[in-house]
Amino acid sequence: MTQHAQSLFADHAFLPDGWRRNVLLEWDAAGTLTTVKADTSAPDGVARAAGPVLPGMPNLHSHAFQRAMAGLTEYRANATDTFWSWRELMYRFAARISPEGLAAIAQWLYIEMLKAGYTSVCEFHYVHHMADGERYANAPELMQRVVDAAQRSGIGMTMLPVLYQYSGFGSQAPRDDQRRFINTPDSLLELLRTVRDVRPESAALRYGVAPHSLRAVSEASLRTLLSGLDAISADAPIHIHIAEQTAEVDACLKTEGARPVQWLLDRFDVDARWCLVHATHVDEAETAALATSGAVAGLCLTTEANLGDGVFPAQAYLDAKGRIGIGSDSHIGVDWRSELRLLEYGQRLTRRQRNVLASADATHVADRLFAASLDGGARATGRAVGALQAGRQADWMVLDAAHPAIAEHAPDAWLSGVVFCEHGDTPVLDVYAGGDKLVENRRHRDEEPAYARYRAALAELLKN
Ligand code: NGQ
Ligand code: ZN
Repeated sequence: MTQHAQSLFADHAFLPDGWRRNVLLEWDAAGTLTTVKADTSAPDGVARAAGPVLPGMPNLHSHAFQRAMAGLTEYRANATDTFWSWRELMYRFAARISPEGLAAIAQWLYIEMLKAGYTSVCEFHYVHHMADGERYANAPELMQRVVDAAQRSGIGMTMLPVLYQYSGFGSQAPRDDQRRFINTPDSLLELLRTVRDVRPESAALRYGVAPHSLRAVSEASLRTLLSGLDAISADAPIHIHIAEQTAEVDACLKTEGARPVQWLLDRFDVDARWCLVHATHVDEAETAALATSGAVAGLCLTTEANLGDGVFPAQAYLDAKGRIGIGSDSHIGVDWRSELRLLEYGQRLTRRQRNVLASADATHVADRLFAASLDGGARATGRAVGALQAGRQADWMVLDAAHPAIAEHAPDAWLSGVVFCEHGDTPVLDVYAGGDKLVENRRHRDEEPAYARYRAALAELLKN
């Protein structure tokens, strides 16, 4: 029997209209799906998926270096530990990252993402310079290392170089421990142009920008950045941290006279190009306006829980047809299943109800949240991903049909089992990105050497 490398037949696959039977997937050499056909018969010799096929999930928010500090800040260092005291520890960590260390950490992280079924990542990259704040001889050195790590792992990437200019509202001068992050709009755009020349865009790689937060840019610098970006690529994605902490909302109200989301919506043409990460603290009017804007709310539930951020009003926002996507952010968890579960559980715990994020026409919470995060996550990447559909990237995960979370269940309960049940090994068996089978039987093709390099980098970082 001949095995066609460019096609796969699945007994069950999750298409834009839900679970379908007998699906043929075909893709081209660029890793783009050319055929997605349900209710068909298997061509002779076609490779068969080992189980049900789900589209790969985009991870819309990552700070790769923070993977190496996961689990190392879970002790009390102050009478009251908060996001802000965590940030001090994070800055100390960021000060120690070397180009080689970052390369090893990012590659291992992206392998972990792939194993979980994340097939795209948006990297919100802000450690740009040497420890003393000087430019590297090759200015985009660190960005390039991260792009290379993505390419080596096989994950699709949206690289978002971050503009970090100020330390707080009102254009406050940067702090000393932020010096590795600092740029002007022009120097950031220059970094972007340079890295784009040496690592050009492709189906698997896209560039955008990320103003870090309203704390870190001014209205004027944000305008300069965005018009510079338009000159490079008029539809490139724009991501920003927006309203994660109540202290940031209060400071914005005080200096700017408006809450952060409202301030941004009032002054900028916020549309589907935008991803507002941690739109956690929004009032009713902001929730409705954000939903109408078409922007994606970037939700990073495990990190937001870990940092004590607060709970996003997901029910009102989804009912207003707001777009969402999920991100693993600080990488305290690298599994889309935990993000979706926690999105619902935050609502259950605060409202003392069940199945809060279901709707009349989408009664299964997991199915609704999965489909919404695929759609919003794909938009946030600015790439053609997020669906088993001709023209999109050939990105998917194959589930283990014998896994205790789904075995003997009917297809309409599979996503519920995958998202809400935890029983040992992940149910994700094989993962493809851009048509390449990168994970087979729960193992990534490079995981042993990549993990060894990650451990060496971690040992180096943790050495006194
Ligand atoms: C970051 N992380 O840039 O890594 C931020 C913390 C800040 C999260 N917001 C720093 N989760 O917002 O100032
Ligand atoms: Zn972030």
